[in-house]
Amino acid sequence: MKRQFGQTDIAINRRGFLKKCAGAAGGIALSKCGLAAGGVLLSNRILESRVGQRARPNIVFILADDFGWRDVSYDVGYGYSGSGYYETPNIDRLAAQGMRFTDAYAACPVCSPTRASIMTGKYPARIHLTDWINGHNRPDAKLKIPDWTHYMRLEEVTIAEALKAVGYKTCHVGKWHLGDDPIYWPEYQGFDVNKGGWKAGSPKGSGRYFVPYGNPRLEDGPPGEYLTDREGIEAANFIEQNKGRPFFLYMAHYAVHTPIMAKEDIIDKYKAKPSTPEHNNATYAAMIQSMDEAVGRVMDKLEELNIADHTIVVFMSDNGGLLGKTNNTPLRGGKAQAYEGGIREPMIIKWPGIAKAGSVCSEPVISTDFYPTILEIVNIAPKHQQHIDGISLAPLLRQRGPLNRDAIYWHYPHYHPQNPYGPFGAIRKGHWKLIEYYEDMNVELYNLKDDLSEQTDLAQSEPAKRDELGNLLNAWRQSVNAQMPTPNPNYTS
Ligand SMILES: [Ca+2]
Repeated sequence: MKRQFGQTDIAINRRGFLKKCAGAAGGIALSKCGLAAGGVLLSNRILESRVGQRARPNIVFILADDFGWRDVSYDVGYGYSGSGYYETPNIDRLAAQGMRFTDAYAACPVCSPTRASIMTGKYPARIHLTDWINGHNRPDAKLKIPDWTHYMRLEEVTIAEALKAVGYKTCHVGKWHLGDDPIYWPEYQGFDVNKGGWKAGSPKGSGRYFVPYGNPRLEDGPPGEYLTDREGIEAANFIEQNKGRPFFLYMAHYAVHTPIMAKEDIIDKYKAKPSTPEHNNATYAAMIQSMDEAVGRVMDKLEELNIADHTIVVFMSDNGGLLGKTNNTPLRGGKAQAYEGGIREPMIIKWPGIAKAGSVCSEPVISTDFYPTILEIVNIAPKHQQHIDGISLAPLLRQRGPLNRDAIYWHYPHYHPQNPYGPFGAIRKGHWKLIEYYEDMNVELYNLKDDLSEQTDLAQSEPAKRDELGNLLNAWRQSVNAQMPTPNPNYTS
C-alpha cells in the first residue's frame, strides 16, 4: 500500500510471511507462522523462556520523556542512590524483577531522533532525523544546520511492523512526535491501535495535561482527567482486550516533558516533603509519581491476568533530564547536551526466567539496540539491514558475556536553547568519551571510569586516545553519511 520497502529481501520475506498467514485464524495458525519465521530454534527457545505452550511472549515497552538518569528512586550505580525526593516504587519494582543498566544511552539528547532509533534500530545520523520535530532555527549562528528530515520515513520497517508481521497485535499509547503529516503517525508505522500519538511533542490542548487534550487521536475523558493517568488506563485496557494473543504495547508517556503540570493532591504531598539540593520541584515530583503509577497499573494488569511471566517489559527515557526542572547530578549537563546528563538514561529490561531479577549491567548500550534485542527474544530472524546500528542485548540479559561492540556514537548538528555549547558529535569507546564541537572543531576527552562528572578534559594530556577516538568518530560520520552543518553566510560577529 503506502509502503515501499528499502530492502528487497525484507520485502520478499514479509510478503512470504503474510502469504503463509493469509487465511489463518486463531492462535494455532499464528504459531505455525511463528515456526515458519523462527525456524528450528523456536522449540528450544520456548523451553528456555519457560513460556509454556504459547509461541511468543508479549512485549511492553515503556518510554518516559525527558526523564533523567537520577529521576528514579532505585540505586543508579557508581555508588549513587536514586533521588531522595522523587518516588518511583513501581519502576523500582520493575528493576527488582529485571536487569537494570547503569550505562544506557539515548541515541540523541532530544526527543524525536531517539524515538526513531527505537523504531528503526538505526542511528539518527543515518536516517537524517537528527533533531526534535520541528527543531530550532538560529539564522544568525556561526553554523547553518543541515537540511534534515522532519519525519520518520515510511520505508523503514519499524519494530512494530516486524512484530505485526508475525501476528502481534500492536498498540501505541502516548507521544509519537515522528512527523507532522498524519501519514507518518503510528497507524501507518505498524500500530493497529493508536491512543494519543500524533505530531505533537507535548500536550497541545487548552487543558494541556488535563482535558480538554486537543488531541486528534485521543478523545477527551471526564472533566479533570489527567493525561498520564489516561495513558495507563488505555494501556491496561489494551492488555485486557488482547490477553489471549501475543501483543506489543508501546506506552510512550508525554510525561515528564513540559509543561510541568500535575494533580494538586500529589503536588501537596511533595510540598510537605523535605526536598534535596538536587531535587526540589514538587510539581515535577508529582508528574513523576503519576508516571510511575501508570507503570504500576500496567504491571498490576499483567499480574492480574496471569501473563506477567509471559511478558517482556522494557523501561527507558528518550533523553536526559531538563535542567531547571530536575538535576542530573552527578552527571554533567542535561537535555540537548553532549554530556552524560543529556544522554544517559535509566533503563530496565524484565525478561522473566532469563534476565536475573535485580541484576545490574554496566555495559554501554544504546536505544538502537532494542530492535534486534526484541527480535531475538521473540525468535524472529534478524533484519540486519534494518536495525543495522543496533546490537542484540540478549547475551547481556542471559549473562553470557559482553557485547562485541566497538563504540557508540552521537551526531547532533543542531542548536538548542538548552545547549550553550552548540552542535556536536560524540563517541564513547570503553570508558573513554570524546566530544567534538562543530563550531570550532574543538574536542574534549573524558575518562568516565575516574571522572563520571566529566570535569577533567584530557584532550591535551592523552593525545593518542584523543586522536584514536576522533578518527573513529570522523570515519563513523562518513560511514552513515551524516549531514554536517556548514558555515553560515549570514553570520556576522
Ligand atoms: Ca524528550
